[in-house]
Amino acid sequence: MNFNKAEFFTSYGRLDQFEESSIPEVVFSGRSNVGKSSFINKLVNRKSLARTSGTPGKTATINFFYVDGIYFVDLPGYGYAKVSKQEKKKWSALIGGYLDMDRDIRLVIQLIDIRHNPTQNDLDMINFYIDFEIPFIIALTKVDKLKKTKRELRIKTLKEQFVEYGNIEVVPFSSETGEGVDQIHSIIKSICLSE
Ligand SMILES: Nc1nc2c(ncn2[C@@H]2O[C@H](COP(=O)(O)OP(=O)(O)OP(=O)(O)O)[C@@H](O)[C@H]2O)c(=O)[nH]1
Ligand SMILES: [Mg+2]
Repeated sequence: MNFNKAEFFTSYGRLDQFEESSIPEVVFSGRSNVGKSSFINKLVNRKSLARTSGTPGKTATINFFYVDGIYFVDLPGYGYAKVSKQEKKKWSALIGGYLDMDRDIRLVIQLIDIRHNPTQNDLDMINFYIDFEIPFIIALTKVDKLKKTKRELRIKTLKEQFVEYGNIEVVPFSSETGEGVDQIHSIIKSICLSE
């Protein structure tokens, strides 16, 4: 699988826009500003295929990228305080509706900023994946922001917090240094190239 063969496919802002698909999908999920779009860019070795921003709430649609036979799906971030109640409802309906469609979702990569503990929203997402039996792993983003000792401590603490959800794979990641890219590539390959 060649991760450099990546192109923008489409954006969906409403459920009725979705077209049927049986192509394997890898979904990137996490709160606003956690680094989802940067993560995708790093995996496909492109500076700005997925739009990134210092302003949270940038990605408001579900964005599909076609990567050598599979889709990478960039979800809009959640948990951004300045969003209205109505927008939050719209978000839940869109994401919930998408995840509940009859599609070939192979894996969700749930992103958590290594410096922060998971929020209630993060835990809600994790519980949703468990309930819907969608395979997921956790990627700890922005690991470049911490020095080694602090970083190891945070990885240990966070892993402990996820123990109750079973044996979930936790991958430290940085879009700045490229740490974790090889590991995520092999996980995606092993999951998407089977069957
Ligand atoms: N130092 C560092 N900064 C990062 C990393 N990943 C993302 N950032 C920065 O974090 C900010 C948010 O990144 P995005 O990739 O736009 O985050 P997002 O999760 O897609 O945000 P929304 O689309 O709003 O949900 C940007 O300023 C990025 O440059 C990382 O690994 N290290
Ligand atoms: Mg984004």
